[in-house]
Amino acid sequence: AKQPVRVLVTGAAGQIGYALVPMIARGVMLGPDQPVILHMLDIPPAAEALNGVKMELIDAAFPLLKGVVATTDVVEACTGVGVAVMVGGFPRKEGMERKDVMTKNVSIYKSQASALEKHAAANCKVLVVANPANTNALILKEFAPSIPEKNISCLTRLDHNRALGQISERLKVQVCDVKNAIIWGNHSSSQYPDVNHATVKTPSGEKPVRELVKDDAWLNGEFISTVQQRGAAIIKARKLSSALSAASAACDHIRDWVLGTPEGTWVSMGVYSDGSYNVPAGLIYSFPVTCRNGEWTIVQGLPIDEFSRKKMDATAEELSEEKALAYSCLS
Ligand code: NAX
Repeated sequence: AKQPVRVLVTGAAGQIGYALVPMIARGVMLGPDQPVILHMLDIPPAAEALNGVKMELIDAAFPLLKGVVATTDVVEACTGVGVAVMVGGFPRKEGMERKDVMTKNVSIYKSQASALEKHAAANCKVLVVANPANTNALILKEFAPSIPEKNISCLTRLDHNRALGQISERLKVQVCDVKNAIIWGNHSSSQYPDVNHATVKTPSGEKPVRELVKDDAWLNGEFISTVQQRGAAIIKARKLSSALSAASAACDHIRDWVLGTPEGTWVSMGVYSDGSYNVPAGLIYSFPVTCRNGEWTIVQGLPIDEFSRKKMDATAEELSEEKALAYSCLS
């Protein structure tokens, strides 16, 4: 039998946490034959609620769940973890300056970086979900220099899945038959959802999305803004931000990273830029990646047209500004 993997979820008493921990305990993230021990971290005001989540996990009697650690102690939370999903953060509240929110998150990610570096298992894979996700991941990387940069990522899989969902709705095809969309850049409304290389499986073979949709105006306009603004649309409808879809995307992200992407398929991940596609090196930027043996590789050589180039540069520009802002918040 496999040894259990310790999986950290920070912000576990929050709404994404509540949707995510049962998925992990059911094997959705690491596979149906992989036992897990959940490490759940939150802050003292949420300690009682966190304990309630622990009680429910016990009550759910998940066969794969070999233990639950619910704590407000970051060292205890990080000790021995092989996967860390960072959902905890400081939310932007009405009337708050961007800089004030950034300062709070920089300080959280700086201290959690050190705890992970010192106490996580060797080769721990880190996924940052909390916003600003790319920049929080960058801060985590900077303050955990002994964690290989290949092991630090942020979530843009939700945006990726939203793009697949929109294409599937439009073409009235199964979402599992749509693949190879790309989210470039920031997990923010400046992201660029690109379907120039996306395809749909049809009875007569794989067809490009553009050929099937036959409406470039929609693909270059409403499709892009719908994906970019989907988070806001969910808030408007639910009066709460996306949670089940974010939790599911976090599972998809880690599962594909650890277990590999299917042959011929890529996914989007926010990863440390090496300058591919002329994206400035040193940003956490969302790229198309394939995964094998637990490592992601940026898909190379995709032709980029002028329309795409502009949008890829604009989101890179926003990330450079966020990076500068984050550094100006370091105390
Ligand atoms: P909630 O406010 O419901 O939960 C956040 C939890 O984090 C709270 O329980 C809070 O006490 C905890 N927390 C705060 N500071 C902490 C710290 N220093 N250590 C540990 N825990 C801490 O938010 P929720 O809706 O669950 O969203 C969580 C984060 O995900 C937010 O930052 C949100 O913006 C971000 N999102 C990112 C997405 C993505 O695709 N990358 C999509 C969904 C979501 O909007």
